[in-house]
Amino acid sequence: MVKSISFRVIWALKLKGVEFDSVYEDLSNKSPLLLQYNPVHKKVPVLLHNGKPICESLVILEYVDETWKQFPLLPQDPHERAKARFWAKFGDDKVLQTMRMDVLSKQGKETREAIVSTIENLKYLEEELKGKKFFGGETIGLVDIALGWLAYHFNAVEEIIGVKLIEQQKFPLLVAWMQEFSISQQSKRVGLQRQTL
Ligand SMILES: N[C@@H](CCC(=O)N[C@@H](CS)C(=O)NCC(=O)O)C(=O)O
Repeated sequence: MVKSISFRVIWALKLKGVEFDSVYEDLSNKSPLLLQYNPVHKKVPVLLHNGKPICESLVILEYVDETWKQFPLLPQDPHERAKARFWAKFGDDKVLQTMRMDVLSKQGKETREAIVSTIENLKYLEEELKGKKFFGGETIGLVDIALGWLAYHFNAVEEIIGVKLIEQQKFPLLVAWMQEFSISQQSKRVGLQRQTL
């Protein structure tokens, strides 16, 4: 899966100015520590705070937001909070699934169908950005961090499949958002180098 899923946690902690140590995991040879702290999914990221593990990146983001109140990732209003959770989940269930999983793993007709689905899903994100700089509004929020992988990986996916998925003319807001997100992360020195898939 996308390595930058783990970067969600790093981005959130850096945004909040929380100091932390990172332990990198060789996923081809999972450590006893990972199996101990995430025995159900056996996946990264895992956040260990006060000796207690928290698993699943979106759950970790909410934990971070509730534990360190500065620079809130979720809005105050319950409906706005629900909407943010909805789009973060949509990002994983739909955009990540179609763009990273289906497009890269399927063959022939199924790949073409996955590309169509990806573009349909990206249109919802474009719509959601109307009138906003970030999904969170004027500042980065939970949805921006949850979708941050897109800013770093979409062009690698495009190169592999030889199809442009996010064209400037079709997705001007999304393109602008990806630039803003990357710049904001670089300025906080939490940027993610483009990675191999
Ligand atoms: N839903 C999980 C997905 C985490 C995930 O897929 N992690 C990948 C690396 S980015 C992993 O640990 N893969 C190892 C495996 O699947 O065995 C989350 O959001 O935390």
